[in-house]
Amino acid sequence: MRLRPLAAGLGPAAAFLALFSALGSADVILLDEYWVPDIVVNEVEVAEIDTLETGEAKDAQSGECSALLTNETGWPNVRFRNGASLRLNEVPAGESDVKLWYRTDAWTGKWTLGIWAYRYQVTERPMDVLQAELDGGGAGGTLLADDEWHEAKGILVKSPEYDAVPEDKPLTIFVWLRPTDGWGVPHHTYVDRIEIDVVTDETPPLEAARRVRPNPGAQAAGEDWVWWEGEDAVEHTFPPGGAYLPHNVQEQAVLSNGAWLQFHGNEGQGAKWEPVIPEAGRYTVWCRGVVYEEPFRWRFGVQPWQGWDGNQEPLDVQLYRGTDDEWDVTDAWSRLGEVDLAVGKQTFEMETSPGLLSLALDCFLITKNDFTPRGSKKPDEP
Ligand SMILES: [Ca+2]
Ligand SMILES: [Ca+2]
Repeated sequence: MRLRPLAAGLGPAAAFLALFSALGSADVILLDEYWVPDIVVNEVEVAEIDTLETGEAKDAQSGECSALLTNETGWPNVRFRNGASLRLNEVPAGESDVKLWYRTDAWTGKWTLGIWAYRYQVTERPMDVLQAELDGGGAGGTLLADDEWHEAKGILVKSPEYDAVPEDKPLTIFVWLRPTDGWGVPHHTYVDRIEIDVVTDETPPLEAARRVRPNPGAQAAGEDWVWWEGEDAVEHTFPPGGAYLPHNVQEQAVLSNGAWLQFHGNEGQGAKWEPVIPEAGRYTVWCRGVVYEEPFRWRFGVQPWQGWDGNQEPLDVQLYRGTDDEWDVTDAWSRLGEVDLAVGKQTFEMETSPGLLSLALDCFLITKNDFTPRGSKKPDEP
């Protein structure tokens, strides 16, 4: 993963910090609407449950989505990725609570919740830094198997690799649910909204990101322009998860439509969209996202591929994930090139260049007019 240093002028958060000098306590949500299983043990099946698809609001405790863990042997053992970013000095060992919502029809085991932490260019893998024995509310801390939502809680203590990561730097968090009891019990167990109590001198806690569902083929258009979202691709090979997934509503507010098509750590990704062109002619192609120094190629229909080498300075750079850190993430506009288009539906494709490991595509605009980027505002928005 390559994350771009924040452009000069947007500034680090030092001034911001000064406004919030009093230490406070807040619950930070590690997983709620966006997550992905990262390591799965004991043949556990992990399904994303979307209450809009099941029609049962009860299938999630928070928001609209939950995780459903099933296996025949019991012992559901899963590490999830895409928690929020945390610093270890915000979660003092021996004092900080962690809690999650669960609902199970049969599993009366016990879980230990592990916090694993990764930092780009510091650790080679996520490190085992904190853990908590969860009390599920049943005898001896077991889960309650009445198929109702319950909260399980525990206090975090240090794990063996605590000293392998810096305490004062933002870390990418993974959450590992490891059973310590409950073998041999087939079950359906839902998990939702994992929260951690942090000591913070910064902003108040932020609302968890809301799920944005792709709407393949959607677009907005005016007489001389068409705008479509990266996440509304009709086909793509981007894996789920990814470092750029929004952690909270503040990050989502930066993005067009609150989402983008993104990944890191994989090669050979591609995507296809089908914009409808209102009028034939020559258009300029614009892209918003994390594409600076991220080479790929693109084309409309069967026209020759055009290369994007990412050497242009990005325009209208906006902070997406700021942590007063050197690895802040920004969303910015780039002018990809020009193209002649016929009227009607066209395929628009992109493929990443060999070796490219990181890309985030927020939205695209084609226009016959001059365009001055203004974040997520479309050309006809005031
Ligand atoms: Ca949820
Ligand atoms: Ca978008």
